[in-house]
Amino acid sequence: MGYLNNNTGYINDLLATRAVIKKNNFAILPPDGLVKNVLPGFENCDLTILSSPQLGASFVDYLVTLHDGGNNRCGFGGEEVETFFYVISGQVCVEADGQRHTLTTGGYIYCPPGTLLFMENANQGEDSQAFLYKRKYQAIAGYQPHLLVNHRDNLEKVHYEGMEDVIVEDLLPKDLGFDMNFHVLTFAPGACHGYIETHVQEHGAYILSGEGVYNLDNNWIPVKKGDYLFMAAYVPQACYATGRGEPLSYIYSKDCNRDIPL
Ligand code: UGY
Ligand code: MN
Repeated sequence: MGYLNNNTGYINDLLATRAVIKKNNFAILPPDGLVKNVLPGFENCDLTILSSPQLGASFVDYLVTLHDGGNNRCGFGGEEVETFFYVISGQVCVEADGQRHTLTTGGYIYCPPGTLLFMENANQGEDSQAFLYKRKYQAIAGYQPHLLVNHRDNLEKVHYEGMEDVIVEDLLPKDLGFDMNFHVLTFAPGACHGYIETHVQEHGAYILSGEGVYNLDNNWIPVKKGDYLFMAAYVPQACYATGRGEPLSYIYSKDCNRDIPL
């Protein structure tokens, strides 16, 4: 159901949802309950706001469907705001600081504060889908982030914490100028985290493939491709990948490289 699969109107059943929303703690947003949000600057695009300060996040995540000619020509971002854009499917032309790039599935761009991000669908009449992020940048003396365009194909695939069947990719550099990073974690069916994490950093995560069971604040909840997860600071978190063949893979943000202000 829902706008993402053009399945709206009455259903022949009781209304039900897999969504779980615990503000300031965690949330699971499956695609079926997502609604469209109109945002100035975006033309011929469907947008859904996922995490937001209203949910308890310090950042905003969006799911963007760019239809034929879909674009943002006004520029997304602004002073003190960093942005990140990742192509889930299709092909999108992006421009920042006068540089144009065509991003295919798995391609991404990071724009530092003050650099506007322009985008236009380039998928020959077909939709493209993307994950978009913004957050107020936390500056520190002597360091700065920089514009970065890349593709996951170019990234080193590292065994996560020594586990053969779990791969981590770091999408942004390990550089103190960056106050956050994006990663992709990929678990083969049967693989899992080594322990239930309890950390100060927040995550917004979009599941790119597969299925699994996610522990969020000690609730084990089934999740699958297309679901979005929010994990607030300190929420206990870990997963087991399940399913029959497709790995459980998700892209997620994580704040880093900054002390906690008092
Ligand atoms: O990097 C992380 O904190 C990551 N392992 N968390 C997660 O997958 N929930
Ligand atoms: Mn974590």
